[in-house]
Amino acid sequence: MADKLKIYGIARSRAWRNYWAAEEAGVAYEMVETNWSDGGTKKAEFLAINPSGAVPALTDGPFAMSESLAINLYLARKGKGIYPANPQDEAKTWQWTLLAAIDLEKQLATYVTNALAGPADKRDAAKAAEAWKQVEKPLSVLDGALKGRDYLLGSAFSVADLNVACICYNAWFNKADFGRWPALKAWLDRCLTRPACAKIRKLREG
Ligand SMILES: N[C@@H](CCC(=O)N[C@@H](CS)C(=O)NCC(=O)O)C(=O)O
Repeated sequence: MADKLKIYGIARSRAWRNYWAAEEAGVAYEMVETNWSDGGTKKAEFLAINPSGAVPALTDGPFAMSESLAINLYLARKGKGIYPANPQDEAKTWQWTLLAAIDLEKQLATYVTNALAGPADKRDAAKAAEAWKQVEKPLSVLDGALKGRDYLLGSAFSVADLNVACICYNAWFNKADFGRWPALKAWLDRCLTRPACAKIRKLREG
């Protein structure tokens, strides 16, 4: 019997993004607890799977890969219902995924740490303001794309939504003010309260 697909990480790491995607796509998976804090990510057997020594990583039989957003694309393609059905929607999925990875991930993390969730004595208001300034344009672009539609590719939830929403999750969870972007805000609420996401968020937040 073929090995079950495995996702390495813990719910408090970016692996939660992949658990969510696997749940949405109906892909059976095994969570393989792998944690940096006990040296698990630097063990030889894990480095053979992901030489950069970070989680998440995925194995599917002899196939191994890393990078949470790329893993989500693989899971979506392998499973059912959330992978785009035509080349244009596929290209848009890459577009939104890259926008999230390049223009939002680090910037939102800097904002959250310095404005909302980091230790109070380590917060830097100037860094927070600069980071927020940087996300204003990509968030406005997303808000524009979501006006008049429920999801980024139209009326159905897809891995494009998942990849962008999981990047925005921590800011959303820490109550960043997305009020200037009503379509984006409503979409984030819609994505991040989906049953599959709620199930995984429970593991992470609980
Ligand atoms: N771009 C990577 C980032 C991976 C990453 O930084 N993972 C963190 C946990 S969320 C980690 O393993 N940190 C420990 C380390 O890099 O040693 C992805 O999206 O998968």
